[in-house]
Amino acid sequence: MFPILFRLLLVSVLSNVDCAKLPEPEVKIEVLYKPFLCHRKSKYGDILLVHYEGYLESNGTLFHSSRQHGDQNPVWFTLGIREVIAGWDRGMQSMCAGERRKLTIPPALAYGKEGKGKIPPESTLIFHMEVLEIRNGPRSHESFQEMDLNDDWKLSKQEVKEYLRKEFERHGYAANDTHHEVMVEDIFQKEDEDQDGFISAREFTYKHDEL
Ligand SMILES: [Ca+2]
Ligand SMILES: [Ca+2]
Repeated sequence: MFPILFRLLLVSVLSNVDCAKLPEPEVKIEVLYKPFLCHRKSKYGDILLVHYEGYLESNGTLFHSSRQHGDQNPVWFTLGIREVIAGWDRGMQSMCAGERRKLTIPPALAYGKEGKGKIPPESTLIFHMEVLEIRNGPRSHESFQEMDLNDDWKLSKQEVKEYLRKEFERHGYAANDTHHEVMVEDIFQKEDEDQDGFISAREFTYKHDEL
């Protein structure tokens, strides 16, 4: 209980410091169409099927359209795991299937100082998004965040071990260090796909044995 409390305090202290320094860049969200019936709304960890058009705010150039370019198919992505630009992760929460939004995304939440391909450095981007389908992600974002004690978007062996210890205690089992270390090694063998010693948000969210 204490460590969690401590972490919350720390987070609130840090975010106050941030606020004092700079205003947080924000995504401007305009809802263009919201369906009358909405059974569920998108949340972190969900998989979304979307069509989109991306424009440069500066001169209105269309730099990508999923309907016109490539294989012209809509694309799947997982919300909230930084698989896409931060502006999508932030701007596409609480959407219904069938909903359309216009997102105005500042460079800090898009391609920043470097730009990318047709997108010049420091570009504000405008996206017209349409969500066609929302599905549950194989693993929830919430449990990843709970395990990622230092919020660096990857799980260390220590963090996984700590998680196991807590889960064992929660279920009334005595913690067993040796046992947990064996489990951790086993988990990492399966999940740490690129073998860098960490389980990234992506490695966690996608279960590759289901492919
Ligand atoms: Ca971590
Ligand atoms: Ca890894």
